[in-house]
Parts: sequence; structure tokens; C-alpha cells
Amino acid sequence: MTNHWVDIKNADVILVMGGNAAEAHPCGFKWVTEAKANRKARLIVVDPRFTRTASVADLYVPIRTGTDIAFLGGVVHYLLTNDKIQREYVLNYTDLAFIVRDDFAFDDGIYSGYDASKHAYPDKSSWDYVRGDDGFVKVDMTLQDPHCVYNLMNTHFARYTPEMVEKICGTPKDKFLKVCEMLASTAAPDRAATILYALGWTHHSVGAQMIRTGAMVQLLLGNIGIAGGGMNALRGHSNIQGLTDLGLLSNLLTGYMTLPLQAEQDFEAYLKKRVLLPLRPNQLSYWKNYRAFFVSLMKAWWGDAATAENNWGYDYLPKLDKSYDLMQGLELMYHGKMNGYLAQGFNPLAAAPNKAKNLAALAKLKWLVVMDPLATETSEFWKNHGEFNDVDPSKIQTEVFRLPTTCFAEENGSLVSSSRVLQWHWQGGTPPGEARSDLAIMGGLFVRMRKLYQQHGGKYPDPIVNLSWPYSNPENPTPEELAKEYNGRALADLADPKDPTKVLVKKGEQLSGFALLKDDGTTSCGCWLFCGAWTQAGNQMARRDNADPTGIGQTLNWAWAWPANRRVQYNRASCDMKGKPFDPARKLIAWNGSAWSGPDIADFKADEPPENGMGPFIMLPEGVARFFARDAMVEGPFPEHYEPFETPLGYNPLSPNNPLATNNPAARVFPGDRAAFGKAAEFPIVATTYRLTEHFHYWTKHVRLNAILQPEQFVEIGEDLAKEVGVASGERVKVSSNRGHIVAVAVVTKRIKPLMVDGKKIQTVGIPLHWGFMGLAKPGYLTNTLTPVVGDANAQTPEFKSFLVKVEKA
Ligand SMILES: Nc1nc2c(c(=O)[nH]1)N[C@H]1C(S)=C(S)[C@@H](COP(=O)(O)OP(=O)(O)OC[C@H]3O[C@@H](n4cnc5c(=O)[nH]c(N)nc54)[C@H](O)[C@@H]3O)O[C@H]1N2
Ligand SMILES: Nc1nc2c(c(=O)[nH]1)N[C@H]1C(S)=C(S)[C@@H](COP(=O)(O)OP(=O)(O)OC[C@H]3O[C@@H](n4cnc5c(=O)[nH]c(N)nc54)[C@H](O)[C@@H]3O)O[C@H]1N2
Ligand SMILES: [Mo]
Repeated sequence: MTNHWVDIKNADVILVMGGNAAEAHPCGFKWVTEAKANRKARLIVVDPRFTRTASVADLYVPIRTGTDIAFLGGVVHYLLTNDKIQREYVLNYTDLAFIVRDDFAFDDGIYSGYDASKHAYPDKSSWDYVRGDDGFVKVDMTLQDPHCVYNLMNTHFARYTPEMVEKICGTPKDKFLKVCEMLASTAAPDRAATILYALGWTHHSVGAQMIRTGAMVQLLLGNIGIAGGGMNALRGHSNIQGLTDLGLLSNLLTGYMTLPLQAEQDFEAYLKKRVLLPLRPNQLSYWKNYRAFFVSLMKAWWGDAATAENNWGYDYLPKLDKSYDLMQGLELMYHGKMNGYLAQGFNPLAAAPNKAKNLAALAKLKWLVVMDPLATETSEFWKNHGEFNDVDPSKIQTEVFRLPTTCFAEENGSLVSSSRVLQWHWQGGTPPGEARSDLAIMGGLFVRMRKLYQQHGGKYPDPIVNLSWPYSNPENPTPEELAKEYNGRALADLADPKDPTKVLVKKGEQLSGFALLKDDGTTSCGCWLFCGAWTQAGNQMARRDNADPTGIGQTLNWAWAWPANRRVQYNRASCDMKGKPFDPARKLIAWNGSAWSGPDIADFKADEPPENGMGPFIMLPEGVARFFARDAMVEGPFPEHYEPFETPLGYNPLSPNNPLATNNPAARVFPGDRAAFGKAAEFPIVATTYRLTEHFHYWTKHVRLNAILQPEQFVEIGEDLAKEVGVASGERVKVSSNRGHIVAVAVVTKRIKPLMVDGKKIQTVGIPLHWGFMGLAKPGYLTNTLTPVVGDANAQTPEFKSFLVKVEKA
């Protein structure tokens, strides 16, 4: 979230789109209720299904799955053509006036630089701004230049008319325009809208661009950086925010630094691409500190072994030949190119798309280790479970090890919420039986592996034998030790930059913030974003003072938020050019003549006077937010609607005659998976999958109470489709895709209705994801028997939310 849970209470308009917060985030949803009760906020829900969130909305608007870019692009078009933009904000705090290169082009759904044989844009050089002789980007503050971002945007989105929105999304034009009007009301400096989204946006082959389009709407309205505004990703598992913060994606280091690619053997070249220098005069470009963050991380990982000679341990890091995301891993396994797999707190057989493929993949492993408190579908994949998992164990060679773990409630530790708040928690129970904590298991594995490398050498033992492992019990590091390590400490006395004769931080002391990090090996820090969480003053995450002096929901002494305990990101943008809050009633910070201060921590240089013209988006080299994503996205600098890979139409209404632009032209599809896509002629019904309040994934079906609440797998079918299929509520249906079938109870409902899309009636069914063949609930099919293997082109998140099936009475 750019903002935070409590801040939702400050919104005037709340758009829940691509999520179902009332059911998937019921506790946080209370802040929506507060905004409605206390500010008369209006709630808009845009969802293919009438959800429990929709049931309390002021306006519910249906949409066809996978078409949100068309919808939001339509909103962008509306705001631009009706001049419903917050001028001062947009002109000064975004790249609207920046001038783009002449050779940048867009034609019939495809941008310049495309190579159809590679399904990619190998040459993105035209997606860039024009530089002046001074090296800085040229701008035209009058917005007259035909190649400024504003005019390119006008042209790009001119096609996204309300009629086109209706044609693609199936959303009635009058309802769409009502959404536009309600959002447009927040272009005023004293009104705010927030956007709450989750998987309804991320689970698409164009997911990242859906989110970008939402962010563009918010920027035009001046709604980023202000209280009650923002782009708010409601995250999944309680610590999934912490997972990405700590770099547990295969291409990340901690704090959103990135692993080098194979082509980046040279340390300085790696840094040059990441130490981004300002593109405009007087900008900060905070990533200029990348070297200090990076060297401090290497010192945390390799201690004394990280030296200038081995590029501070850069030489130890693996260099990526490709992304090693979930689907890539399963693809390698499927082709027998991966021998072993360690599933820690993860149930990939249940959670990943195309179960048949994944079952075959797991069966090709030599060994599988599952670290989990429960016996999961993944750990039991090799057993026959009748129709739900029809395998012959004698044909499966995989050796499976189950290591029972504890659960978070059985240990101390920190969790990062969607609000970016790191909260410490304390052990609440003792683990049963032989369960061990994840730390004890990982610690034990590491110590044994290191011993083997020490004894036998091997091809390149250095990164493992030299790893810093300074824990009091190496077999079982404590959460406290790890938390202090990710915060960071001084490895030598650190001098005061203002008076070099004075020592600011003594050797060995915990650091108070990332501004202290050094690139010369004198600081160590496991995650620069978390620096400040455990200082000399102690564990900041354990703080529990909920005082909120101004009543705006800024409880700075409750736990600790990254970065720097700031609660609303980009909050400099809540003030005008002179540093005065656009809306004094919703003040977060203000310039007081000598410093920035207020109920939040300024997202800015603390003593930088506003008249110097530094932009509020200090993490970007532009200093301002960007509508034109330069080379950041793989499929183009502006979002464009592309159909889901399994499209009920078979063409893209925006480029009906260009098959290259039907689906995301830059998405990665493995050849076998391309062949596994189904066509609308055989599979005419759109399906989407989702979760229920009563269950947590594949986990709570092991709990008796949850199993009683929602005992059996079902499929939601609209009344109209039920009539066509000839099925009544409570009867069973067979739902098939090109990859397999499931059989479940039909729930016939008014909550899903057919939509008219380009003259065609499109039916949608909804399939909850929770059942499987383990646990106490009635055994069922894994929903992911049906889903296709293709991911978002940027993030590789599977397209779980839009695929094709046929529905028959069972
Ligand atoms: N009770 C409970 N809570 C949970 C979880 C759980 O399993 N159980 N899981 C947690 C996790 S890990 C996550 S990631 C979050 C997920 O939170 P959400 O994303 O809110 O959960 P979902 O139910 O998957 O899907 C959200 C909604 O997206 C809609 N949708 C589908 N396709 C589209 C589309 O193309 N456009 C739009 N606008 N909407 C679409 C669906 O109809 C559904 O109502 O929930 C978390 N909270
Ligand atoms: N079709 C379809 N598929 C989906 C989705 C969808 O919407 N539709 N949603 C996707 C999403 S967003 C997600 S997040 C995934 C979820 O997929 P998973 O994360 O695989 O699902 P969970 O059941 O939450 O599995 C977590 C496991 O962690 C175990 N666990 C709990 N605490 C601990 C612990 O402290 N240590 C260890 N080692 N284990 C622990 C639990 O027992 C459980 O088995 O599913 C994805 N799959
Ligand atoms: Mo999730």
C-alpha cells in the first residue's frame, strides 16, 4: 500500500476493483465502513461477481474478467477530455510535460521495437525521453509539443471511449460514466479517492499494467501521496509484504535491489544501471545510494569475507540466465531438468496452474522436501486419492521428506502488513510433537551443508563456506538475532559528516536509519528498507502506543513502518509547490520555513526548501511520477488492453485485424503450454477463481470448524446459464477446460449475470479455490486442474482470474 489500512477512513471515494476486501480482508475493511459512516464516503465496486463487498457498495458495476485496462483506460480518457485533472499537481509532479523521442511509435496494438519471433521487445530504445545538451530531459510546460507525454496520452487513450469500454468490458455505458463522475469529483484538491485492489488485477497476463492504469487515474486526480488516497495493494498472507521486502522472489535481493543477470558479470556495470542519476535539474534520485545499500547487504551476508577485492561479495552472487519464478521451476521439473525441490510453507500442487502438468513435474523429481505443519496435497501427491488424484504410486520415484514445522503463533518474530508496518509478535503456544521452527530446520540444514563443503570442497564452495553465520546457536538462530541483522549495525566508528572529528555511531552499535549506510564496508545491513526497525533504543517493532495526535490515523509510535517509519509514501505530493497542504484538513506534512514536519515523516529531504523545485517522487530519477514508463515494463510504456490468453472473443476489439495484438505480445508462454490453451468454440464459458471468508487457501480445510462452515466444493453459476445447462442449485456439474475437469455442486445465483460483449452474450462462472484431497472437509478436485499456465508478462503471476471452460450437468 502507498497508504495504510487506517488511512482508508480519510477517503471520500473508495474504488474496490480487482479485489473483494470485505471477504478477503474483513478486518481491514472496517476502515471502509468508518469512511462511509464518518465522511459519507461513497464506495464503488467493479467486479464480475456481486460480492459481499458489492453488497455494501453505493455503486456496483459489472465487468468482464481481464478487461480492466479497457475500463480504466476509459476513465483516463474521460478525465483528460473533460479536464478533470488536478492541474498544479499533474503539471509539476508527473512527467506530463516531458518530451518523448520522435521514433517512439504505436501502431495497431504494438509499440516500436517489437520482434514477433521472440514475443518480446528486444529494442526499447525508442521508449525514452528527449535529452537536451545539458543531459537533462526536455520538457514543454505549455503541453503544446505533440510529442510530450500529455499529447501522446491523449492520442493513446482517444480510442478508449465509453462505447469502446462497453464493447470490451460488457459494462453498461451509463454505469461506467457514473464511475467516471464519482472518481472525477476527487480532482478537487480537498477531495480524495483511494483504490483498493488485489488479485482481480494481479492474476492476469496484463496484471501489472492494470495496476499501472489505476495509478494513472490516481495521478491525474492528484490522489497519490495524500491522506485518503493512494494505490493500495491489499496483500495476501499475513507476511507476504515481508516476503518481497526481504527479496524472496528469485530475481530480487533485499529492499527491492535486484540480482545480477548473467550478462552482468562486471560489478561496476551492474551498479551503473541501478545507481540512477537525476534526469532533471535539482532532483534527488534516492537510488543514487544503491552502492551503499548493496555493499552493506553483502557485509551482512559475508562479513569479513566481503572485501573490495571480491567486489564486496558481488562475485559470490548467482547471475541469472532467466527468471526462476514458480512456473519456470515447474516447467524445468516437468522436463526433468530439476532434481530436487524444497517447498517451505507452500503447497504448489494445489496453488499453481495446471495440476496435471505439475503432478507429472513432481513425479520427475529425485527428492522433494516439504516443510509444513500439515500433510498437504504436495507432500501426498504420490498417493492415490481416487478421482481427485488418480496416480499409481509404484510408478513414482520421488523420495519425499516431510519436516513438520511450527506455525507463526508458536514463535516470536515480525510480520509486515500491507501497510508496510513491521509488527513484532510473541510466542503464543508450544509446538506439538516433533515440530521444529523453520529457523531451526534451515539453520540445521545450513550447518550440515557447510560442513560437507568444508570437507569435500566442490566446484565453488566459497559463497557457502564464507557465509557469515554469527548466531549464538548456529543450528537455531533466534528471530531477535535476525531482526537485528536486517536492521544493520556499524562495523567501525562512523564519523559525523557535519563534524568529522566526532563519532556519530560507535563500532558495533545498531544503526538508526538507512541514511547512515556506507559503501566502504563500514556498515552492515540485511535490508536497507528495514533499517530503523531495531535500533540502539531497542525493538521498534514491539512499540504499542496508538496515540494519534491529530486524529488522522498517523500512529507513529505503533510498531514501525518502512521506510523510515513513514506511513504515507510520496507525502510531499500532498502539498502544493510552496509546501502548503492542498487540503489543510488532511495535512500529513508541511514546509514550516525551515523544515518539513507534520503528523507523518516527510518523504523528502527534511530541510529542502520547496522553492528549489525538487520533485516529490524522490525514488525516481525524474523526480516526478511517470505516466510514460520508459523501459520499465516489458509490453510498453502505456498500458494497452489485450485479451486474456483464453479469450471468449478470439480477437482484441481495439485491434481486431492484428492477431499479434490479441493477447499480451510480450508474455512468456512455454511451447507445451501454448498448445494447452483452449478455444472458445469448445470452451465458451469464462471462468474465474477466488477465495471465501470461511477458508484460508488449502489450509483451513484441515480445521473442523472451517470445514463445517464450508464443507464442500461448489461452483457459482448465474441463473441464465443454469437454465442453458439444465442444472438446479444443489445438483452437480462437470466443469472442463482444455487441461482437465472438476465435478462440484452447482450454486445457482443472481450474483453473476451474462454480459453483452461486442454483440455476444458472455457467461461467467465463479470457482472458489479451497478444496483438495487432504484435510477434514469433503475431498474435492483441485481447482487448479482447470487453470492455464501463463503469467503476467512482468511479474509472472499466473492468469488465474480469466480462462475458458465448458459446463455440463454431471
Ligand atoms: N478468508 C480468506 N482471506 C484471504 C485469503 C483466503 O484464502 N481466505 N487469502 C489471502 C491472499 S493470499 C490473498 S492474495 C488475498 C486476495 O484477495 P482478493 O484479491 O480480494 O481475493 P479473490 O477472492 O481471489 O479475488 C478478488 C475478486 O476479484 C474478482 N475478479 C476476478 N477477475 C476480475 C477482473 O478481471 N477484474 C476485476 N475487477 N475483478 C475480478 C473476483 O470476482 C473476486 O471477487 O486474500 C487474502 N485473504
Ligand atoms: N486458481 C487459483 N489459484 C491460486 C489463487 C487463486 O486465486 N486462484 N491464489 C494464489 C495465491 S494469491 C496464493 S498466495 C497461493 C497460496 O498458495 P499456498 O501458499 O501454497 O497456500 P496455503 O494453503 O496458504 O499454503 C501455505 C502452507 O504453509 C503452511 N504453514 C503455515 N504456517 C507455517 C510456518 O510457520 N512454517 C511453514 N513452513 N509452513 C507454514 C500451511 O500449513 C500451508 O500448508 O495460491 C495461489 N493459487
Ligand atoms: Mo496471495
